[in-house]
Amino acid sequence: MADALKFHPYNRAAGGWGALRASLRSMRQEGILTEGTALLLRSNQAEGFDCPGCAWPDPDVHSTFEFCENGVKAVAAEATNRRVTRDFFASHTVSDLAGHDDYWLEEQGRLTEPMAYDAASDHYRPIGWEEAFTRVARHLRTLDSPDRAIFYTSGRTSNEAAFLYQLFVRQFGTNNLPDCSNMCHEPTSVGMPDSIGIGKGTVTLEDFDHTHLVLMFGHNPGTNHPRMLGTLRDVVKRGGRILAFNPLKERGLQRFVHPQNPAEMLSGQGTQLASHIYQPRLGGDYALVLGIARAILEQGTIDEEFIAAHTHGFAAFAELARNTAWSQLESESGLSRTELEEIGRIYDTSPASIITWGMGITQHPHAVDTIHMLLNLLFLKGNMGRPGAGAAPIRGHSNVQGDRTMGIWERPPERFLDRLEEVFGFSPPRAPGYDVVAAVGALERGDAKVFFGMGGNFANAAPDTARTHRALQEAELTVLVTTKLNRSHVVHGKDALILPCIGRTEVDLQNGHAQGITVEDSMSMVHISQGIRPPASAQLRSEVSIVAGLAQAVLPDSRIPWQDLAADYDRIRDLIAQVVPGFEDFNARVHRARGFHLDLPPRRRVWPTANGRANFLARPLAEVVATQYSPELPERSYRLMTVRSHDQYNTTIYGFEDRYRGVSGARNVCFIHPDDLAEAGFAKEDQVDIISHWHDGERRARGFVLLPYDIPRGCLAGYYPELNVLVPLDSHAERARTPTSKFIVVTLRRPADV
Ligand SMILES: Nc1nc2c(c(=O)[nH]1)N[C@H]1C(S)=C(S)[C@@H](COP(=O)(O)OP(=O)(O)OC[C@H]3O[C@@H](n4cnc5c(=O)[nH]c(N)nc54)[C@H](O)[C@@H]3O)O[C@H]1N2
Ligand SMILES: Nc1nc2c(c(=O)[nH]1)N[C@H]1C(S)=C(S)[C@@H](COP(=O)(O)OP(=O)(O)OC[C@H]3O[C@@H](n4cnc5c(=O)[nH]c(N)nc54)[C@H](O)[C@@H]3O)O[C@H]1N2
Ligand SMILES: [Mo]
Repeated sequence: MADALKFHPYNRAAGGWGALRASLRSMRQEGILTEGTALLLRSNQAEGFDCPGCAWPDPDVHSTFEFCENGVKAVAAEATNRRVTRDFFASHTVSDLAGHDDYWLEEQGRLTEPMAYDAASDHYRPIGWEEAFTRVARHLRTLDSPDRAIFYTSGRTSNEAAFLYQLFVRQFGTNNLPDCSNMCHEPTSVGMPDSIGIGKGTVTLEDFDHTHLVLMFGHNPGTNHPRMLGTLRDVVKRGGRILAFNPLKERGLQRFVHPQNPAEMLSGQGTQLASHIYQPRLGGDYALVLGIARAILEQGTIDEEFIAAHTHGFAAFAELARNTAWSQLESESGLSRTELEEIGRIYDTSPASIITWGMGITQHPHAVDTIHMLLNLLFLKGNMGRPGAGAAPIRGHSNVQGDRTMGIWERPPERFLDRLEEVFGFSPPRAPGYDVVAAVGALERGDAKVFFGMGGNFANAAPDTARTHRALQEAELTVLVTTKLNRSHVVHGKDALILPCIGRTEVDLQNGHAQGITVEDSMSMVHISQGIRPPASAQLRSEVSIVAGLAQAVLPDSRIPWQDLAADYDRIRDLIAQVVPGFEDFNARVHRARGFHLDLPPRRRVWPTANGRANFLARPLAEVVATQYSPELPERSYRLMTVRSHDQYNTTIYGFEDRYRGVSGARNVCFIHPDDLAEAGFAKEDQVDIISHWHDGERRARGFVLLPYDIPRGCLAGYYPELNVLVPLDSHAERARTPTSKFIVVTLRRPADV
């Protein structure tokens, strides 16, 4: 439970004893303190399981184990000794469960057996697996079109489960395969192909050993990919430089004490990471990067050889950059011309640079344009296709990139569908399916009747909470394949099923043989992951086995041998090898110690774009800015971002300690610049309602405590998912349709002024 809110600035380094203490605490809370250590020794090792935390790659050499506080929390959450049993469901109605907060739901522990909703008593009741599959099949068969069903995926699902799942969904007849990517790095997947022909990052972990400069845009490594801090520390120790761009001076960008380095732990000094943190205003990065480009064009030296040999569109880009007024670049970015020129000089003199980015770039209306601009900046200095240089989008879920590669995509490429047709002999649907935003709309209108979630927590991850909840409640059937109880089980359709599965850390026994699954990290390394703990309950099934059971029940005439495939995952990998380019000889290659790296043509300076070149792409700044919603508001308005605290995994709330930001005890907070606070006539820790404004009206989040914070004027920050209620469903990134979770136009009101 939340205690009273405490707010004390945190001035120490990231990592260190605080990280160690928090790790031990989380293992103790889950009742696995002794077992936990053994578990951690096997995480992210060649012969262990892939950490279910983030998608940061594993280094090739390990001393002992890759320690990471938030990885520990992710593992401990899955390995907990608490259980949600049939007795638990018998003693709580679903309405009663819905009255509890997300932290409480999570705290109840691991789901243990399939459950089905009984509307008469408002309870979940036990159901056998076969009966559960039959029940889903019955619903799916009554639909007048396969497009009335939606099959969502979160990003922990393995390659094998994802491949089988999309195969089942497409044979069933729809491309309605929205995924968490739609809310996450979709602008990366949409924008990068225009520029370089592929939608993935171009660097490997080794490139960080050769780079001279890392420019980090809009992500928070200390919290969301803490293992990256070790890599950044090595960059600095080698003499490399790091610049960070973030409206918040996140602790993890500043100083890091490696918990596995005794000397650093004793001295507490650690390593200074970013030499400077520039604080753009929310959504200011397009202008910021355009400004750096202008500075280089005017005062630096560009890589003329690379530009001539490999790119297209340079002249138009250079003209656009030179013609954008400094005053406009300054006011839109929130940085001064002097700062932009200073960054320009640092970048200009770096022999090899990497640009990284996260949700601070993607969850904005003009995210795709900003990603084009980041790549333009790399092209100017030929920073692609050579050691120590390139683009590094930092993915979220541990296999979100792999799921896409396996065909979890509402807009699959034609050639992927062609291959499915050739290999499996059925005609896959060709019309694009619903993404996350469209899925909510379809459920709302009644165009979709069945919602199936392979992992995740759609109810709380999707934008516009009130609309999303109503949409799910309109469904005839909601089904969740999950490990733990969450909001999506209690905000359910008229009929509802919970299909509990084993997690990454657990032994996946099929036919008496332990199976390995595979994942692809943020840097396109594909490797095997093997669970080591006994499953949380004997009734749990693997995601693969659930898909197979379901497919057999729904498609009795299918010629795909679902059960044989589920009996030996090597057989699934043999099929993947036939369908997915780059996975030839999959089994042989993935069973090697560290797996293999997927070929990324831009690393060889080969550009699979329409014109065969790397493309400079840019639109006038004014046009890009116009994508941001800017209504005439009666009173002061702000731009609000929703971010993760240090004590959560997406919608899973581990606790109430956002240590690095100095907040503990509660999550209903809103960071605001001290001058904005004063100007609006509020005092520190005043309670306000936050109102968001959109074409269709207002949305309100009640009872948030204002905390003065080092954040640019006119910008606010608070936590996801509590503030999702404010994100309008129709406010999403151009082309990519990613909800604008980091750009919400809001005003603040005292609770009394209704
Ligand atoms: N422990 C833990 N690990 C996680 C997750 C988790 O919840 N917990 N989630 C996983 C997932 S799915 C993902 S996608 C990643 C997310 O990892 P991040 O991308 O780090 O996600 P956020 O916490 O949303 O933080 C985004 C950062 O962007 C900054 N920002 C916001 N707006 C702007 C802007 O306009 N410009 C710039 N330059 N910066 C901006 C914010 O201040 C914040 O520091 O982490 C993954 N790993
Ligand atoms: N306002 C706002 N909204 C956001 C964001 C934001 O920054 N701000 N971020 C967006 C982003 S980047 C993302 S990725 C999405 C995340 O959206 P989701 O991926 O849908 O959400 P999660 O919270 O990661 O899902 C957690 C649930 O997954 C289940 N689970 C855990 N492990 C496993 C497993 O191994 N298998 C299965 N089958 N289930 C498992 C558990 O039951 C757990 O409750 O949210 C998005 N929404
Ligand atoms: Mo994500």
